[in-house]
Amino acid sequence: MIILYNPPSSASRKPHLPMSLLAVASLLERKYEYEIIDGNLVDDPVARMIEIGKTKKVTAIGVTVMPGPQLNHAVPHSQRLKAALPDVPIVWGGYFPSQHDDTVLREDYVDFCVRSQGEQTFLELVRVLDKGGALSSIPGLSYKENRNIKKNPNRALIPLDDLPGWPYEKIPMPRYLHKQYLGNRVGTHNTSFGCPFACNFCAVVGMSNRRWLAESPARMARIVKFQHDRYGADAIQFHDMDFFISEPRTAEFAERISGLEMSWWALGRVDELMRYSEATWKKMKTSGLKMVFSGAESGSNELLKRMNKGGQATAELTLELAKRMKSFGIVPEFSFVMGNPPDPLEDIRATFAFIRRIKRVNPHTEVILYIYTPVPLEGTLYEEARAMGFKFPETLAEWVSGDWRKFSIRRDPHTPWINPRIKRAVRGFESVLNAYYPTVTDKKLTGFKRTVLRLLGGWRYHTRFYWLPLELRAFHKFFRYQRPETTGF
Ligand code: B12
Ligand code: SF4
Repeated sequence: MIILYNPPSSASRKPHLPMSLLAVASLLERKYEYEIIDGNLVDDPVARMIEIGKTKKVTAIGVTVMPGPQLNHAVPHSQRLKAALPDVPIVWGGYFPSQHDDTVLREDYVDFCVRSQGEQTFLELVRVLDKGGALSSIPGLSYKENRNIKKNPNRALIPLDDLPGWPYEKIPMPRYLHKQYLGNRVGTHNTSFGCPFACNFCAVVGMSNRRWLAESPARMARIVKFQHDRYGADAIQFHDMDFFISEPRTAEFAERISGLEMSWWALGRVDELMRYSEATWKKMKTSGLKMVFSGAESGSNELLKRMNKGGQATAELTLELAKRMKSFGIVPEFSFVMGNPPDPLEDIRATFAFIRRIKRVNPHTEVILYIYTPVPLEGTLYEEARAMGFKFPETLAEWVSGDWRKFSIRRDPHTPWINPRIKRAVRGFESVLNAYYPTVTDKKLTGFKRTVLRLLGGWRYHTRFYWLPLELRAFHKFFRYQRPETTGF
């Protein structure tokens, strides 16, 4: 028996389709008995796993871990599991252990880390645990040997069309379809792994080493149709980091799903989207594309270069895209990475000014602000931060302590050049912006509430007085309106 565990991934415990585990499970199908346990759905998932462990022989417990709330749960839950089932190997996979395998394996309650794409690595590990064999022969695996940490070479990535489909029947799928802006029963999928670019703030770079592996349009359309026909999905969110890299793929996919009348949402680069022909944009629109999330990052071309944004990315293109999307009635969501050295305060001021320009071009644009938060990548700002004293925590206990919790959700970067004044300035601007331009995705914020919020934000926005908007925070506390920066993905 194998257990695949998805620790709660947000404070609200809203169930998100556990795609990482479905992917890992796809190769276990028909070879091993396994169960997927979602901590977002079960009251005491650890007790459930211990119960299984006491009645069946469990070969391994695989835990998926991304930074943030999921890591905060994965640590105490893995500790409890190890204490109750000391002989069952605990395997962490996903974004966090792929970046911090040393720190994870220093703890005695995690036995293995699977780095990057995990389907084949996990299958091979399970075989060795089950039947014996050499751990050193499994690419992509980090493990302990006589208290030393061993890291096997990286595994070559496997094209997604060569991997089996996901075993949706193993989880209660209807619980993962939600009502939101896109539709009443919104499904989820991820059609590609990695990204060919190397922006120097991005965790995806270390995961895929500039490779982009994508499902074919036929497979994408088949999966969307399946979620539509079997579970009644009327919209779909694609969580790929870079959905739009291939224009022919997008165009063919759009044609294939046009008859389904489903809305969809995806993430992609500004320059890629600006490269697309009018014909492809029309196809995307006809097929139901409602919203696109793009990393605009900065209004300064010099900073875009320093971030190694690559491609043709410029601030002018971002403005053009906002305009283009307006003409198609598709909503842009732009995220920004601010607070860069050498003058982080000037950087955020320039970004605020740029965002105001975008709002003039297309007021419906959603804006998400991040402060640059280091990821362990050589040759990037991380090294600059390190030279000035930045250090990642050395234990998982520290990672899940108060201060670093904020780091994981990109609210407090711990970089030497960011001070409380800069953080307050960002949060202040964010509150004012989201009050004056409430998100179009918040269906509940209507009528009187929306008008009051706009008035409250309006005078501050027009006078550029973003400092300590306590009245807006009080309004939010009372009415709980939606703010793009708190939803995250
Ligand atoms: C869906 C998602 C979420 C969901 C949660 C999903 C869940 N498990 O319940 C939600 C929306 C809750 C979420 C939240 C956050 N997320 Co998130 N999320 C994603 C997203 C878009 C997709 C993950 C996914 O399912 N991919 C598809 C699967 C198939 O790929 P995969 O996860 O990489 O899995 C493969 C391997 O990693 C590995 N693997 C993964 N798990 C396991 C487990 C085992 C046992 C094994 C063997 C292998 C393995 O094998 C899999 C198959 O090859 C990723 C970006 C991306 N596209 O990957 C960001 C991403 C992981 N999130 C990220 C972040 C930072 C967050 C937040 C913490 C912060 C934020 N503000 O964005 C928030 C928390 C917000 C909050 N306040 O609660 C970052 C992580 C950055 C980093 N430094 O590592 C990412 C990379 C986005 C980004 N580019 O910045 N997220
Ligand atoms: S284009 Fe996006 S996903 Fe790719 S490296 Fe840059 S920020 Fe990361």
